[in-house]
Amino acid sequence: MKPPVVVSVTGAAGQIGYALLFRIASGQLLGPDQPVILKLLEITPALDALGGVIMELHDCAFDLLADVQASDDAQVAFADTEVALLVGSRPRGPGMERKDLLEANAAIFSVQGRALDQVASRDVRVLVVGNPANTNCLIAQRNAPSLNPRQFTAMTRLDHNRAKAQLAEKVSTHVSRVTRLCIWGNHSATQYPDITNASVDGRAAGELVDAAWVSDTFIPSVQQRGAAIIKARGASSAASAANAAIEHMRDWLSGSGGEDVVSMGVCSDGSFDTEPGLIYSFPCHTTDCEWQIEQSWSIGEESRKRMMLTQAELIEERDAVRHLLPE
Ligand code: NAX
Repeated sequence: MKPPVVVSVTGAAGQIGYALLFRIASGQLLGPDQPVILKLLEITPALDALGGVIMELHDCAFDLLADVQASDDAQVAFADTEVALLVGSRPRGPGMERKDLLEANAAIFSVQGRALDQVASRDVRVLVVGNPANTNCLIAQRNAPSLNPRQFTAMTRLDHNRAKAQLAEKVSTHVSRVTRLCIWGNHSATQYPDITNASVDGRAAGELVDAAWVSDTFIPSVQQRGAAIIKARGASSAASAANAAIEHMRDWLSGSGGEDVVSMGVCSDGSFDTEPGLIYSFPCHTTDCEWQIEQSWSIGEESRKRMMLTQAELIEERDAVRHLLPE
């Protein structure tokens, strides 16, 4: 048996946590021969509920689950962690302004960033799921100066998968035939789902759908898919979010392979004229715990406008919490 890998999950008693932990413990994140130790972080009032989830994890008698630990202290939950999934965050409460929400989460993610800096494995890979995911990721990353900024990413894989599914449905094909689409920018309603470089069965996607469908139906429905799920289900997406988190991390750790790209919120290096340092979603290639931004795509005028619009929102979010960002 290989030595176990430590995987930390925050917000573990929440609904995404409930859809995520069992898949990690059964080997769907790290593979069928890789034991895991789960270190779970929750706020103190949720520890009882988390205790119930842990009872269920034990009741599955997973071969690969070497240990499960729960804590309300990030220093404990991130000790020696190699894979950190930051799912928990503060939801918007009654009367809370957007700025208050950003600040409340900045406080959480600065503590968690510092803890990762101090106690995580030096090779840790971090995925931020909790919203506002890109800016929370920026805060955690900036509070972890001893780690490489490339070790921090934010999740736009759910948006990517949603876009793929919508396009496949429109052209009556299977999702596996759709490649090279991506989400640019923020995981929010300003995100830009882009099919201008996408292929379906080797044909340019733009030849198969008309421009009006892209701008009037496809882009808004991907941007608003989260709200549509809440409306239908009475609760936000959980299983599909957990699935996207598994795919994001699995592809990052083991490589997505081939010519296709995956969308990941990563620290901008200025690629495609984006603002360096922002956590911006790009089309990425992944190999063996590394990611590279796709560089060869051409960007049209309309795409450029949409990419800058979502960037403007990210700049606004960053500026709202700038006083909490260490230089
Ligand atoms: P839930 O409210 O069901 O669960 C969140 C859990 O986080 C709760 O159990 C809460 O006690 C815990 N928590 C709060 N503050 C914490 C802290 N400081 N430390 C540790 N745990 C803490 O939400 P859920 O549906 O699981 O969603 C979790 C987050 O994912 C939300 O912020 C949500 O907006 C975000 N999402 C992000 C997506 C993405 O694509 N990036 C998509 C799905 C989801 O909406």
